Amino acid sequence: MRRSCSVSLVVLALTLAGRGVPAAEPADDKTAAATRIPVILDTDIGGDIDDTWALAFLLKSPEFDVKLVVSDSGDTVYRARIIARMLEVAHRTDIPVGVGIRQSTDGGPQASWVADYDLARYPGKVCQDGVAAIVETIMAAPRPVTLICIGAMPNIKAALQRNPEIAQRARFVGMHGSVRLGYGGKPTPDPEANVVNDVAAARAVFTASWPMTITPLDTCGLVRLTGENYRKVAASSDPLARAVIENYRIWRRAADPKAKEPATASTVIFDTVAIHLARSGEWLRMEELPIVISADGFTRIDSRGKRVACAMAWTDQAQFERFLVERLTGGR
Ligand SMILES: [Ca+2]
Repeated sequence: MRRSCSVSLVVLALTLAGRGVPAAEPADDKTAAATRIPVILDTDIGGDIDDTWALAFLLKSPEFDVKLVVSDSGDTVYRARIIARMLEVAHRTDIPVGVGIRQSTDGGPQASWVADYDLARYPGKVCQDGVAAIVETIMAAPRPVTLICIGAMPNIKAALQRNPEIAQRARFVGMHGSVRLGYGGKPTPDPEANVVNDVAAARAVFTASWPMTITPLDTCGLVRLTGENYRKVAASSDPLARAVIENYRIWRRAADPKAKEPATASTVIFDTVAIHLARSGEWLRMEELPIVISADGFTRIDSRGKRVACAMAWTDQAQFERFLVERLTGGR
């Protein structure tokens, strides 16, 4: 057990009674883990709904060996409860949950989904110091960990301060920035939320020595599931797909109590593209660009900047959206 983590009392009691142990990978999965991509997800789940879609997509992608999921920004305890309940739904309580730096106690629009959920009941590890868990997981891994970040990044700034060596032992994949297109495909860039909400953190991340790959709004800002794609997910009996749709319904109602039910399309699911990029650049046109974060939160092409692999356009967005639906609705 890592220093910063704890296992719930329920699991300890079960283990001591000889009736059970925390979920462990079967032998076949352990073998397969050697070829899977070790990943940490750092997420502000519980704000915009796209993180919930992204977490489900991650858990449904057999290429990944998920080492840790950490809540970041705002009320990280509320966010960690959503992560923990999602992992329970997915029967993936072998994955530790990290609680990131808590900046508020305000909860958020998915609060009713976790109203009765106490983190102490999570059967796996809960790392109260999520930043320490990030550092320890990266430093303990025998090969480079892929750190997938899909929110503002106060945790990552703190992790880099605690141990700058993590930048030599991880690669970074993120949903960040707006290079040529802004929100909604607008032909001029915007200060993108995950950058502008913590510019200092973004600057720390975008000047660290790790290799970086991002999906800016230029690509992730265009992805929505509509029509038959959305209907397939909404009609799926898969427990994770059902949890996504249930959260989406709660989230929509929190935003607009008069929202027409049921929804017929997703909102823009930005963060799912970062999950995809952590395994493949398929269906995307990648460009290596020097990127500088401006004080007002823009990601500008500037020859002084760090060279970042940027997903700048889709070569086949429809194929990605079909793939996402297959993953979300299919078995693992
Ligand atoms: Ca997010």
